[in-house]
Amino acid sequence: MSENRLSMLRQEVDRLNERILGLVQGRGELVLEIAKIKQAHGLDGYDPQRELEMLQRLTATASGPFGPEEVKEIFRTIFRASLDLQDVQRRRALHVRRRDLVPPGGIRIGEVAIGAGKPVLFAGPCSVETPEQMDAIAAYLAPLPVPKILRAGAFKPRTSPYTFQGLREEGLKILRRTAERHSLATVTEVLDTSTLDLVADYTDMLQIGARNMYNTELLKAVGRLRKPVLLKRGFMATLEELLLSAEYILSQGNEQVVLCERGMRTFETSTRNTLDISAVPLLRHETSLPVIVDLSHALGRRDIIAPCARAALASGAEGLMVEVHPCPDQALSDGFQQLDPSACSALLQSLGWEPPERAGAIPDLVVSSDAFAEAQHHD
Ligand code: PRE
Ligand code: MN
Repeated sequence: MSENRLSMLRQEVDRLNERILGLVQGRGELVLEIAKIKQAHGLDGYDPQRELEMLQRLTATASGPFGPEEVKEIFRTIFRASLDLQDVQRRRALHVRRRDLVPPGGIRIGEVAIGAGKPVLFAGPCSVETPEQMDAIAAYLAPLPVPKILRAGAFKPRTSPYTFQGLREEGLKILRRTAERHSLATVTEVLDTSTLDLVADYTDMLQIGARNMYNTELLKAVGRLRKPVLLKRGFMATLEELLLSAEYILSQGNEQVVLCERGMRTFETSTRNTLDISAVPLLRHETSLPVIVDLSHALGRRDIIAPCARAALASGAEGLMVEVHPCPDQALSDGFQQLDPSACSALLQSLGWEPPERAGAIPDLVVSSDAFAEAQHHD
């Protein structure tokens, strides 16, 4: 008899469970509606005052076996779940998650298309040093049978204020003149909002460096321009943070953004940073913006660039960045990691990007871990 009663009560509990679940789901739908309105008005999802009022009302009228503390506990759980729902909705609604950000022809930098199926080579010296140095590199790059963009820094964010800081406007002029002479498109770093207009006047694409990934004013300012942006991942930034930095640019109307994985800071000392290959497929899953990999700054060494480049391409990278200098040993910055043209050709050949004749040798693997004292995180 009591077994019968037990099973009847349980059936009743099952029915109530169904009703509670239906009510909770219905509540969730309402919360999502509320979230849309709050979002449209720029309001936060979390509203402690509203939660307090609801709890006060619920505990004041609570009668039955559950006391006020238990009622609070149950509803706090519902509020937390409602906030999670709103977060998921907010994240899905981000501009950076749209699947149609890149037109079928890719992001155009002059003649070059990024994100249109053919990987792009971003190559050039760490810093603009002299017209002759830039001319030598441009003359090497121009005939390469791959889509390419000339990179070189004029404003350099160096770790030490006593190392070479870049040629500034003079560097921009050299970069521009060189690019025009060799019909190449350019990318160079912009450090702050005060020099943005100047840098934008001279280059086809603006680079936001790893250290500036969190510089929200600079992100918004490049977002107001209509010029392609290469946004590098900060050396301690999560992918979510990188995507939100891109969102800052997109939110101002500039959708021409390329993301760049450039290694992150870990305890490992045998590379300058640790190349996060998983970032490439993960970013490509989250956004339709193109993703490239900066091998030189991720690795800080030349000898393992080729296998890492293959890994980057296999993981879906739509471009590779490498520092190339006519004479790396004499470079004013990052000399230890720059390739000379023949080593660059060896790399391109190993990727099938260049016929074998021009290629030199890839440097031998050097097992040492002391080369990275200069600046773990500068690029
Ligand atoms: C809700 C969710 C989170 C807030 O902290 C407060 C209330 C809720 O679940 O009731 C809904 C909501 O976002 C709101 O009323 O503003
Ligand atoms: Mn560099």
